[in-house]
Amino acid sequence: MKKYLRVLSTVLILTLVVSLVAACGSSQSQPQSQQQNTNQPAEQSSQVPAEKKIIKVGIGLNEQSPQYQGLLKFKELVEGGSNGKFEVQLYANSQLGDDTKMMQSLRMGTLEMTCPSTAPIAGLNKQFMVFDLPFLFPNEQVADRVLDGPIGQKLLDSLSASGIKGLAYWENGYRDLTNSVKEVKSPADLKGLKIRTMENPVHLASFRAMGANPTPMPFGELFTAMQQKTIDGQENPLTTIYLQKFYEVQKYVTLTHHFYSPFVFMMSQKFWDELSKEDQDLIQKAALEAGAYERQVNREQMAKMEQNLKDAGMVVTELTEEQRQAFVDATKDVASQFENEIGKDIIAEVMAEIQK
Ligand code: KDG
Repeated sequence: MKKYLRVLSTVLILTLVVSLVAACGSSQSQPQSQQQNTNQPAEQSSQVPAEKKIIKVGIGLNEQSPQYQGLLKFKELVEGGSNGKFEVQLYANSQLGDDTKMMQSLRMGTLEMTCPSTAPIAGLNKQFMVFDLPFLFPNEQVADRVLDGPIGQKLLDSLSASGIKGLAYWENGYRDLTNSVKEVKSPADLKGLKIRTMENPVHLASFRAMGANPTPMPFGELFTAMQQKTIDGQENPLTTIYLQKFYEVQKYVTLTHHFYSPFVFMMSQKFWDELSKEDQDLIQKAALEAGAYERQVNREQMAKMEQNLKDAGMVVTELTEEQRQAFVDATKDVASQFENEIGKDIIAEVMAEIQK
């Protein structure tokens, strides 16, 4: 009996020592995220990521914009679809810089994502200027078809050479003209008006052709420039004019719809290349799905904007067919002026696709 008790106590002591050593060892070597989940069933805890990956996304527009709503959708899809492996952090209002600066940060790998208009992308690949030609797309459906088709994809893929992974086209939208001086109904009315444009040669040339005095400026500086009257006007989609409260500093809006402005949702190629194939697929799919959602929100909002701007005290000028044609005629040579820079082939390809 004595012998039996001695053996039993030895076994108990040994068991205690072994489990103590195991417990110490595990708490030292496990990553923090796994230590927090020791109560979970084995299956579940093996899915918990060892380390959270942060995806910072910067944009120029504010939190009310359809663009930001699209980013919230992207965040939901990526965080939900990765079981918490990714955390998507959103920065609006040019907090991380303007479109050009943020693209630079993507190239250096110091920022993961941004969503600029195509206009400033021309600094990386001039072919992108094809989408900035005046009066190009007759409606959004045609724009979707060209952008989401082979030509759009070819241009997205071209960004890899500049250290950027182009994921999807979202929508900024048709751009209209505002100013604080007078009602504009014809190119002649634009004479002498100092109009802020995006930093893009096609935009500058188009406004010069329309008779204005265009000046490029980053979006983050625009409101103050209008407030201080260092410029007379600017051009942006109605959603931006309303949601960024431009009506506080601008009186007149003319529905010129002179450019259709796409956004490109993009990621740092460096960050992309370090992802597993499975994570790349998740992000690519989420970028497209969030983009479809963003386009829908943008279009729904756009329909209400004319009335909102009138209610906010702006004079909204709708052009007759004939009046609008005068703006189209004024800019008719812009495409041929940029034929060499953009490339004759790509212009012809886009035009043919539009006509289909
Ligand atoms: O978030 C997008 C903005 O940074 C910018 O692209 C908005 O259309 C724009 C502009 O006029 O600069």
